[in-house]
Amino acid sequence: MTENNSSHPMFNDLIQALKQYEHFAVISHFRPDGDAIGSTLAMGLLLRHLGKNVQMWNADPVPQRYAFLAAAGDITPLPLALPADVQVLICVDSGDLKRIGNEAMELFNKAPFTINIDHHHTNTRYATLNIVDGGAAACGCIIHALIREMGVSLTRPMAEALYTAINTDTGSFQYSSTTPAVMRMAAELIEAGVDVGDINRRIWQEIPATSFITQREVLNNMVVEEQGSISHYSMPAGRKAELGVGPEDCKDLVDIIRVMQGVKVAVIFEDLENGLVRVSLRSKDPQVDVSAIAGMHGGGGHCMASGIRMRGPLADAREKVLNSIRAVVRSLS
Ligand SMILES: [Mn+2]
Repeated sequence: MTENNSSHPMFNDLIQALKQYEHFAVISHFRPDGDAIGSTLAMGLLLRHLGKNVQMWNADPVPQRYAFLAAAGDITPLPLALPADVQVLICVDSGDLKRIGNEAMELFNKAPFTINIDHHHTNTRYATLNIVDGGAAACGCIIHALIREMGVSLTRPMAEALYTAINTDTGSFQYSSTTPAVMRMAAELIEAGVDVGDINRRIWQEIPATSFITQREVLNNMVVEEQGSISHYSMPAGRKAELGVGPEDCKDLVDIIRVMQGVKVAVIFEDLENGLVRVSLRSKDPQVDVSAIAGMHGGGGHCMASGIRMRGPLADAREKVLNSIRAVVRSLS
């Protein structure tokens, strides 16, 4: 986001649409993270505050760690068909439509008016109205700026949703995306009632016991190569069932192997049920843009965090992606 607090012309058409229509639905990407859930809720709460009718949907359930947020229980599974009264479908935190899933894509394509609010610089501008700021640390930052621009005073539930969005997408304010403007936003959210100690404990320090089974598995089986500059782990099909863990226990695994000293790129490869392989990439070196590497294989994301869904088998996908990473890592220094 820009550093100044002057008005954002990028919001004019959006504010106009929010005022003009009455019935909204808000959606985000499947396997929602803190920014997806926080942005969905902040947008939904803003619309309710404006007296609008709003539904909130996601293809996947709200992760347990975000269930404490006000109105999180109002995020429902996708309807089978677009409800007749929905005039506007707003998609938050999704760089492209594939990220919301096939069923949601069908709903999206039937909606009379669509809005895309996002911060991925690879955003494909898929909606009627596209509000994209590739420089924003989180989609929640854009929604925070919108709320500020509209002159709406932040309620505590809105502030908690936005704090969750920004906190999680900046890695607890650790990534370089944490600018002075981001810290000022966080300060405003704390002023609006966020209890920093309590919310951080809820988000980061209530990890289910089953997730430790997965963490142990990753630490036992991770591979380190290229003189310690690349770390990766592969989760083959059926392994989750053997371990007795669910999808929630397999999130953020890349963060476990990324923190090793000397690692520049960390990657998780995971066999999905549909024959596809999910690849999560993280960079710790600004010279390595993992969104470019993801782009070579049909994925996308941010410079320091990106993802791919590609054809298996897992071993082939792994070799292809690792070769791209090896080439970049070897070209350094
Ligand atoms: Mn995000």
